[in-house]
Amino acid sequence: MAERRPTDPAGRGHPGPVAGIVAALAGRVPAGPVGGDPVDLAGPAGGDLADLAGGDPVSLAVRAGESPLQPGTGLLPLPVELESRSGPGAPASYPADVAIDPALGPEAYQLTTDADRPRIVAGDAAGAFYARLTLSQLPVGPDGRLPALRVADRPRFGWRGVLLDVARHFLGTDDVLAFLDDLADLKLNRLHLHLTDDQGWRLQIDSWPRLAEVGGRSGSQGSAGGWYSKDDFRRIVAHAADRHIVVVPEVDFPGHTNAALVAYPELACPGVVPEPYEGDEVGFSTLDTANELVYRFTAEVLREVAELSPGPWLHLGGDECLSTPDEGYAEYVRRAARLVTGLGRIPVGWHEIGQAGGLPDGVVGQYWNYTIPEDGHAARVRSLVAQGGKVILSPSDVAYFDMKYTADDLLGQDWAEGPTSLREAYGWEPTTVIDGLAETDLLGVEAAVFTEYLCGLDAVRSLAFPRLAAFAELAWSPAPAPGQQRDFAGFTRRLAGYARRWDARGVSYRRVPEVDWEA
Ligand code: TNX
Repeated sequence: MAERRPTDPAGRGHPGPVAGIVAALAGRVPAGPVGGDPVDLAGPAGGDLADLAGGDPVSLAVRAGESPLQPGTGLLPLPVELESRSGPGAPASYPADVAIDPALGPEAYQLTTDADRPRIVAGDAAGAFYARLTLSQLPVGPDGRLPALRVADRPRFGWRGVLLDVARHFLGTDDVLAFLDDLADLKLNRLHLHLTDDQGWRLQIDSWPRLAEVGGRSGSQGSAGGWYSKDDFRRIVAHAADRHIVVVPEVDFPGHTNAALVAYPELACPGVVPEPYEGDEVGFSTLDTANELVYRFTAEVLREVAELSPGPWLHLGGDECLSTPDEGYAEYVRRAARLVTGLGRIPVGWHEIGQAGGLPDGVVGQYWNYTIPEDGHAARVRSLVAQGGKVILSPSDVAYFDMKYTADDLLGQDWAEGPTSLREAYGWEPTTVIDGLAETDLLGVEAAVFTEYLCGLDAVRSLAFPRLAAFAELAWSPAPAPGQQRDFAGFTRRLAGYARRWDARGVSYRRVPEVDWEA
């Protein structure tokens, strides 16, 4: 009992989620005696089960008793779309009754295990998927029984994303699929694929074939390069969709384009002779924004990327264009954003695009500067919102997991206000980053793993995990009450249990000293 986390019947201002990302993962939800009267173990403050059914963001009630659960036996005939999600990284196919009630809202679910068979009511298919994930994370006793409990859960942010940079060090299709499994298990729902940069171009484009064939040959630090065929990319999109993850493809224009310029030098400014690049500088390359051919190129690339991407968003980059003249930059961004809306998609760009006027309504800006913004950055975000835009927050000092964990790490960068510890990754509050924004201006949050120095899936994972679990919980869980902090100690306790899932799947992660890992 001493280990049990308190429950909050109102579900508001809960200091640390008990359901959600790492729900009860350490196996600390107590099971009461079988057959006892249903007693609310939370005591007087715990409320009644009925109280918890009202759609509180994240709440959980534990009651005396157990619910039988035999993984792998007595499977219900599940809807096909749930059955198809039983691969690695997908929730175990536990028997459960599933009903959909759209009134709960997107991605929300309620899970009850106080009867013979777990019951799920979900707002949509994603909510049912998350309910099963939570179910698969609950501590099953040796006799295959679950504690009797009720979870009413829904995410704080609809955009819980991760950027994976496959441009600097290419990652093969199977590695991306494995990473998608990692993300799904943390209830993350966007994979932002950074497909192009100075060091390499990673997607087949039929109308400009040399992009992949020539621009795809290079990579950071002399790495071999590589690129996705259209079929590879479709596999990634389908695997993601199966796990309720939307792929957000990024072609980074008009800067970060050296690999494209090596393939097609006619897109570069007059006199520039692009050479393959393997270093880690940014800001030196640009499309020639005064050349109409560049706009035809942009339109044709975006059209092919859109054809491959069923999701609503196309990311057109726009960051760190230090070699693009200001006027050319604004003109280019405006036109590229209009091309995206013309394809029936929502344009996303790094927050610098807010320096352009005339952006389409609904444009999305991704903020990468710090939790305390440097001069000028917040203003660009506010300009974007004033134009009818929405914001994704990726503050690089807390959400860039290509940063070192500690100063003495060999692997990782440190430009974003130094290393980023697990505690820092867990402890920031999205609504306080940019003054003047309401929570409704935020689509959500996104972490990033850039790969100038990360070669291969193991390197990516060992920088991403466990910080990405901290990030996922921050993205899903309710805001702490005013003046309160998230419960980091509670998180690390649950994380130690969650790590068993990484161990079981052979996922590399850093055993940071802030966590009391199991043996
Ligand atoms: C910044 S912040 C970048 C990337 C780098 C990364 C390395 C931003 C939009 N871009 O080009 O890969 O830093 O940490």
